[in-house]
Amino acid sequence: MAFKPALVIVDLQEDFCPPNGSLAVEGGRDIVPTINELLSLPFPIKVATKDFHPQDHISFASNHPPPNNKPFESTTVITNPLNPEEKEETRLWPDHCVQGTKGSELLPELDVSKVHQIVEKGQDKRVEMYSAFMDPFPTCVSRSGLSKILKDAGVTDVFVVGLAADYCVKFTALDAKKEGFTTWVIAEATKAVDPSSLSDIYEEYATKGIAVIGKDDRTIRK
Ligand code: VGL
Ligand code: ZN
Repeated sequence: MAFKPALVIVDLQEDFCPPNGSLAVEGGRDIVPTINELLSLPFPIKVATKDFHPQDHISFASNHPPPNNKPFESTTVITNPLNPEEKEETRLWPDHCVQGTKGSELLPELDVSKVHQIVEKGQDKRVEMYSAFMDPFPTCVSRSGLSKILKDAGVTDVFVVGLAADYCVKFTALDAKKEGFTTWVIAEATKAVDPSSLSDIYEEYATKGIAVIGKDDRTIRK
């Protein structure tokens, strides 16, 4: 298949950025110039995703009783509503990216005029969904439609950037690879909640055949 790359910009939203984001990733806004530079390149498909939760979402610490409801610290075990044998332990967060709030908006300095499609995810209150493709359960509960958009367009390669490097970017890259796309993460166009986790994540990418590259790498053209 002829090389057809897609740029996937993950969750570049107010709540993930200083100064006012409820789940602000340090330096989250600093990657926007790099991402705008990537948006000016002739990717045939450019998608921006939005974490887009209802107020009663299971990942919000505020929706759980004390004492295990400390944002960033507590975890909960989610049972798959479609298959109770499947369980996932997951971290609890401050309320973030609630549908219709300022915090859910894309950063205004992002050049959205160059984005072809916006894909929302995380609307199902019953499951956590870091990946922009689908929730993590083997019996899938929720799909964003991103895979179909990319496949219908004949995309071969997915370039992932955005926030956060250790959550939504990571699981989006892993799923892009699983869905059969050649997958690249542009490291300098991401920021992590916990930067010390990145070396392990990059090792996992290496074992799974996901490439970590710089924004100016031009050797990948086929
Ligand atoms: C994210 C935590 C909770 C992300 C989304 O976009 O990385 N992180 N929801
Ligand atoms: Zn979220």
